Amino acid sequence: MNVKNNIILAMDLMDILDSYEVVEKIYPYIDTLKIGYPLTLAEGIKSIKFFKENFDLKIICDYKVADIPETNSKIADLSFGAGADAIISHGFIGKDSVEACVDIADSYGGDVFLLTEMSHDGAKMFLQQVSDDIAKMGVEMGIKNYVAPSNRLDRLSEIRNIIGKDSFLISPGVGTQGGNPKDTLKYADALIIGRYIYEADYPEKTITNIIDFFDWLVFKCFEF
Ligand code: 2OM
Repeated sequence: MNVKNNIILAMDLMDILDSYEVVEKIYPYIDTLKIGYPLTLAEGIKSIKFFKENFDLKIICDYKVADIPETNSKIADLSFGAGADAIISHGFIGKDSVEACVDIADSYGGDVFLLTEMSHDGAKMFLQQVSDDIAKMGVEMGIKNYVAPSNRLDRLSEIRNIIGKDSFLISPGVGTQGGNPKDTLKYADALIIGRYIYEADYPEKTITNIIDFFDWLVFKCFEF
């Protein structure tokens, strides 16, 4: 998946019109939107179609699918059937359950992102101990897309090592959760940013500031 300006907007506002207003403001700078349970449960799965019809955007459904294979197939089928381009599946559920998502994704020509480790503190209790194994399972399964946290760079870097340079890695936790865009992009292909942009007084200014900073970095790399 290509992501314009390496930024995925995590749209977790719970009102479709408020969401629309933010997306409209920053639409020139993004082509990929992540929606999850907050918006879907508030406004329905039709939220996917709403954004697809109003904007030319790729939609990643962050439903963190984590059930038995048969149920995962239904969740994936509903998501892709509603217009999703990709879904996020938990990895800890194991191969058969992840495979169910992959099979449905393949039938629609869509993608599955495998969630390896999470960005919140509680992830250290259980998930962190198995996240390397989850990434290894993804590699064995031939999965190309992964999610890992931006606010734990040592973990992000280790997961990049496991999945290899040709896999596509997206990273949440930038901004409000403490992750830094510049450091994150040393290991990740795209940043997932939510509140830092959609709660900003001027979302357009906020996103252009982030992008200008990337340009400045590229310029500096060529300069020295
Ligand atoms: O938002 C960050 C976004 O990424 C939210 O939609 C979270 O649900 C999601 N997210 C994480 N950490 C994870 C996995 C998960 P904000 O924050 O480990 O920028 O407002 O903090 C994900 O992307 O799968």
